[in-house]
Amino acid sequence: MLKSIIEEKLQAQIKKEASSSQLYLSMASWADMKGFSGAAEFLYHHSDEEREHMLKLIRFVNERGGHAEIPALSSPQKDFDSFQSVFKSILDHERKVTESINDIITACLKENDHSTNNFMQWYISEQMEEEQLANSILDKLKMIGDNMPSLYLFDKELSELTKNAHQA
Ligand code: OFO
Repeated sequence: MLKSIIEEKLQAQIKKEASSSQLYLSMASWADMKGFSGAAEFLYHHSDEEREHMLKLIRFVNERGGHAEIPALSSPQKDFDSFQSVFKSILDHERKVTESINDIITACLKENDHSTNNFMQWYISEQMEEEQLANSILDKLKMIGDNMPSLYLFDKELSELTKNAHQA
């Protein structure tokens, strides 16, 4: 049985994962509209992954005797200054999500909730991967700057990256 303090934190995390999914969907739509089809595929896929993260939490809360609520969300940011600013926002966003996962783990340790702690370890690894990926994409984009031919090639690279992720 989940303690109410842990259930509340998991519930807040459900909302964060849902918001992440919406934010990446909005970024995907922006990239699509700008003609960055590789980035759009990458971001659509990323949005789906965030929805999976949300679903995993919903199922866990319900399996442990809680009742996961489906949160209302406000509209995500619609416009972005550049390809680079999109990935800078992703990195900043993921760093905040990591802090929030760490906060849940700290609460689990305080409350002696080993099952939730164990469950949340998957999110710790996932956050490390996500931050690393966003960081490496951002580094490349900084090197490319406004060079359109290089941006075009990088967009193709993102498309390949997404295809490989689908196959994995
Ligand atoms: Fe769910 O990992 Fe990003 O936010």
